[in-house]
Amino acid sequence: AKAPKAMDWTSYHDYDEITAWLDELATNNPGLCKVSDVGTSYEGRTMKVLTLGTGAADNPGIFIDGGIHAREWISPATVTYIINELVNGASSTYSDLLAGVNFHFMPVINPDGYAYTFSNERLWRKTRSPQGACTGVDPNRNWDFHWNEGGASNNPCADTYCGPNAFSEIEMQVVRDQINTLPNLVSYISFHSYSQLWMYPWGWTSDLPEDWQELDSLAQDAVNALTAVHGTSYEIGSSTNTIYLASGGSDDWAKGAGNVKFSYTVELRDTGAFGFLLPAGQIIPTGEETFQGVLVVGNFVLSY
Ligand code: ING
Ligand code: ZN
Repeated sequence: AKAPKAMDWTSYHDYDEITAWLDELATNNPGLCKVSDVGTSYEGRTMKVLTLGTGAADNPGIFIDGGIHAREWISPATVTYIINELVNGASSTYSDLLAGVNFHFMPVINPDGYAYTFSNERLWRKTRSPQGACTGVDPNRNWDFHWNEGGASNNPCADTYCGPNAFSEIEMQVVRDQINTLPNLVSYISFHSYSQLWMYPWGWTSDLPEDWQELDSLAQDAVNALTAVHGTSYEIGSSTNTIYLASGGSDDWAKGAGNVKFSYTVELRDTGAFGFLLPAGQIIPTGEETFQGVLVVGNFVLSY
C-alpha cells in the first residue's frame, strides 16, 4: 500500500486534511478500503465512513468513531493512527483479521466543532448549531436512549446541553443511521479524551447491563494489551461508576437501541497534566498502545 504524503502522526491535522487522506487511502488501496459520503454537517462539511475489510459485507463488524467532542484532538489522531496501521502496517499480519472482520471508521463525527477548535476556540466541545442565544449541543448528550435523564443540562449555553430534543444534531443522526444500516455490528468504540478509562454502559444509570461481565472481561484484555506497550494505566468500569452519570451518550444508545453488544467509550491520554492540550509528541505512543487494545477487540470479534 502507498503511504499518503500530507498525513502524519507528529502533528494534529484539521478536518479537511483528515478527509482528504481518507479519500487517498481508498484510491490507493482498492479491495481493502472503501470510503463513502454518508452525510453533511450543519455547516456543510461532508461526513465520510472508511470501511476496511476484504471479506463478506455481513462479516462481524466494529464501528469506531472519534472527534465527537471538538477539543479532544488526540481522538481523531488516534483513530487515524489505527486506520493507518491496519492499511499501511505490516499488511500480512492483519490479513486474517481483515478477511473476517469489517472495520468502519468515522474519525471526526463533530466536523464543525472540530474545525472551530482550529479556527476560533481551541477548547470548544459541542456542535455549532445555533441554539437561541448560545451555540451548540453536546453531541454526547444528544442520543435517544434515556435522553435527558440525568447528567445533562437543559441550558443551551452549557457545555453539556442535551439539545432541544434527542437527535437534534444532524451529525449524530448521520452516525446513528450508519450504525443502524451496517449489518452485524458486534462492537462500537467511541474515542474521547482525557482520563485513561475504558468504559462500558451504562452512563444513564449506575445499574449495569445484564451482560456486563462479558464487556468487562474484554475491556480487561484490551487494557492489558494497551498497558503492555508503554506502561500506561487505565481504569475499567461502567461510565456512571467510573466517571459520572451522563445520559444521552453514544455508547449507551449503541448498546441499548443499536443492538451493538460490546459498546465502549474510551478516554485516551492523559490524566490531566496536559488534558485536552496533549502535546503532539504523544500521538504516536498513544496510537501504538491504543492500537494494541483495538486489536484485542478485533481478534475477539473475529472468533466471537
Ligand atoms: N467524557 C465523557 C462525556 O461525554 C462519558 C464521559 C462517556 C460519560 C460516555 C457518559 C457516557 O462527558 C468526556 N471527556 O467527554
Ligand atoms: Zn469527550
